[in-house]
Amino acid sequence: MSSRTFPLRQGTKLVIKQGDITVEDVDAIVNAANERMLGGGGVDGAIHRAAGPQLVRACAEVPEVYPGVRCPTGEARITPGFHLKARHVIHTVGPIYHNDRVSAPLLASAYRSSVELAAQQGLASLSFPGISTGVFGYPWDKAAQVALESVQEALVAAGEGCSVREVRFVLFGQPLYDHFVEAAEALTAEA
Ligand code: AR6
Repeated sequence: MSSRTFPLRQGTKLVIKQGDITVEDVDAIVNAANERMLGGGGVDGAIHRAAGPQLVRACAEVPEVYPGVRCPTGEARITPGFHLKARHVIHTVGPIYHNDRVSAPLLASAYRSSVELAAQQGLASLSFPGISTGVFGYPWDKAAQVALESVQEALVAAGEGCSVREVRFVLFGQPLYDHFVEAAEALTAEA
């Protein structure tokens, strides 16, 4: 399986790899959830299957902010990881892709909120899937660029003492992996 490592600002390690996020041994894996937070298809379904039925019960306990909405698009919520190797699951909701003007700020907010929540909880390692790159239809090249830029920005905003020391992107399939590597090369070349 392919894997590449890049340095981010402030010494945080960025790992881009191909693989299955449900087997990651990190402080938290990030779930590409929906606003109801009660499971779904894609990576959401895979994470719920691997974590076991306690995960959906923990999600149901997250208070609704509107009827049927536990996590508005662009925000994040945390639960334990139950049967996963990962100690926690951070559930975030990316946008259904509409256009860059509307969708990019929401996708950036989903990544930023996840990093902020991990930092608030004092977590050191975090694995993301490609949020919105499945049924939500975000173009892969743009999704990768937004993902990496927003994570970098969130780490810089969190400052020197930020607990997050390693951020991984765990991508299904070579084409999506290639887009993330390209975006990481562009980002780290700028630094
Ligand atoms: N490990 C890593 N990546 C995965 C895995 C896995 N085990 N399984 C799928 N992917 P999607 P979205 C990739 O559709 O676009 C759900 O029903 C997949 O190939 O899961 O944000 C939710 O409940 C793709 O690249 O999430 C929401 O309703 C990426 O994960 C909706 O889908 C995300 O694809 C969210 O849509």
